Amino acid sequence: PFLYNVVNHADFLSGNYYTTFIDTSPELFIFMPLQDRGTKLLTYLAETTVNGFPGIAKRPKPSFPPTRQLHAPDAPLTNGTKQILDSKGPQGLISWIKDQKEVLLTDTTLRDAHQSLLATRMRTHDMLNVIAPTAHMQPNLFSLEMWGGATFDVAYRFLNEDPWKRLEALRAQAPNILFQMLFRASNAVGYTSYPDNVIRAFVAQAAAAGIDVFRIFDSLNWLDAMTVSIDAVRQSGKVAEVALCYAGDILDPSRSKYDLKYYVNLAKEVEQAGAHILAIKDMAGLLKPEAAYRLVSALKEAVDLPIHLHMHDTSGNGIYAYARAIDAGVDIVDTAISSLAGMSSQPSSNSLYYALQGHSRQPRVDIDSLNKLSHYWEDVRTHYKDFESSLLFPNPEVYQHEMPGGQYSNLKQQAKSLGLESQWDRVKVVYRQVNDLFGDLIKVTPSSKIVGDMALFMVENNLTEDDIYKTGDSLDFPNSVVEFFSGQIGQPYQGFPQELQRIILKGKAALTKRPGELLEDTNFDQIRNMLSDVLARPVTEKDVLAYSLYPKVFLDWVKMVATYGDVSMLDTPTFFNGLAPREELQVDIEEGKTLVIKLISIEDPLPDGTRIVNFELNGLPREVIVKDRS
Ligand code: 3PY
Ligand code: ZN
Repeated sequence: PFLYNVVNHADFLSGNYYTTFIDTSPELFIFMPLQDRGTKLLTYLAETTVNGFPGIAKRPKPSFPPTRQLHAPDAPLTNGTKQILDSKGPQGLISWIKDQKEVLLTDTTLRDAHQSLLATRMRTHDMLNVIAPTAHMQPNLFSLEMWGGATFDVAYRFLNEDPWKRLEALRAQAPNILFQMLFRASNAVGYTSYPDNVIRAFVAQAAAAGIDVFRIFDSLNWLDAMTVSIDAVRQSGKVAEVALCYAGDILDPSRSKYDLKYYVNLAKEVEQAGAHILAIKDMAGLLKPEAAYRLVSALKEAVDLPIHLHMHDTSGNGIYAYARAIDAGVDIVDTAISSLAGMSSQPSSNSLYYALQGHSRQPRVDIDSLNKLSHYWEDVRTHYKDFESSLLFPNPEVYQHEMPGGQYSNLKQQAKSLGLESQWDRVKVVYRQVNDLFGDLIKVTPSSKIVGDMALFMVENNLTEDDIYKTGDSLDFPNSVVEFFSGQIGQPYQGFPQELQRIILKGKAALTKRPGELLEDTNFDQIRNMLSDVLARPVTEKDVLAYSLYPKVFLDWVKMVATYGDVSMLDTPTFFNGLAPREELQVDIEEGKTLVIKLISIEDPLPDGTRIVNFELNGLPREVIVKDRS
């Protein structure tokens, strides 16, 4: 049974416990009675109806038109890239890629598109409704990028979901297309360095659960930080796609730090380190069309690896840049279904198809299928309108501020919460100044956050670059900035600006080694034992890894599941908004078991601030008491 008090314990939540904790805390053994699933679901509905969903302003439930659903045909799936990898291994897959005349596509709809447009909030429910049709309609895809990046922690943190279940459930219904994830090398799917044994175990689990292609990147393009991940992926028999993150501007002779030579040299090192595929990861969308042509041409000359280009369409020039990269021989490009493409997301698959009409390398896609998929996502997107990023039009200003697609709306939100919304234009300018002050950085999770934190710090405190040098000794710099300058994120290309490092570290020494070399291995047995006291089910290796990366987030999720049960079967408008008065809902909680739930009334608050919410559950009256937090 679930030990409710363990996860509520302050020491436990703060990580301040030890092996004797269980023995010395008898209060842990007061058991909560097990609630049935119906009651838990009603509790979730009552809570969400009365208090709204975190991040959504409270308001009456909006009504949404029905979603245009797709149905998979009752026919066998066409074999795809997954069968090539499974039968021929990574090398066989690489030869196959090189033999293709047409450009190949990776569809990012299930990962980067919603991470960049909808604050990563896409629920598994909406993916599962379309995954089988997708597998039938897009059998020629190179891969589906559907995991990793921010999706892992957001699933636990905000969606009440287990990201591993998402992976396995999607895998079961799309057995013909390679699954791809974004992996932040020594930061895995987190924001800090983890011990090497965590990185290795995570890759092995993800591979076993269904990931085929790991796009590995380091936020400073530091190869040392990627080798453990590359080796782990190779050992698992999967595809190591290693990314060069694109920064600067190879067309601008005054930006000489990241010139063509820099990328060519790095690409050669990446090839040496065992990459199967070379990715160009343009996380902000800075690669101008002519630069795309020159970069891809130079890399094709320099290495013998297939090249996979990833861009964000923030500037509005994405399709043109792809077309030039395709002319230069790029093998694979990342696109998203049209209704979740463009702006800070990837360029549209549907648009690229038409842009290359008459071109010998036009991708092999069925445009009618892409349009149907776009209708589905167009309808689903309306359910997430509370999470829409504020970027409504092409924004070529990105070439100046250089903010990654996934950071733009986040940082704007952060600025707003600090009362700096009216100074947003200034934040963008200072963001770029900080980049230059810090020695011109590669900016991608987590290095982009450091630049963003510093920009907010400077705008909030009205500091200039000069002030940093003159009064820096007395300034209390943001934590992330101090960590960065102490080498915890790794070593930037050409090192740290030394004078600034001295000021920020206030004389403390910095790491010069890879942080993972110094971190002690995580003790998985200890975590497993501890979790077996917390979970009301057998502990899996996946739980152990999730806890290793995100102890508090994982335990909060455990608590949420204990309170609300599995809410993944709820439709998205209900998940985010609860029920409207008199609304009736049918929920299939398992094969053959349907609950019919009707919201009857919400009573006025009682003196203690609670409200009674009256439901009918399968025709019988049920009440749930919730605290009104308004
Ligand atoms: C991530 O790390 O989540 C990214 O998408 C970086 O571009
Ligand atoms: Zn991206």
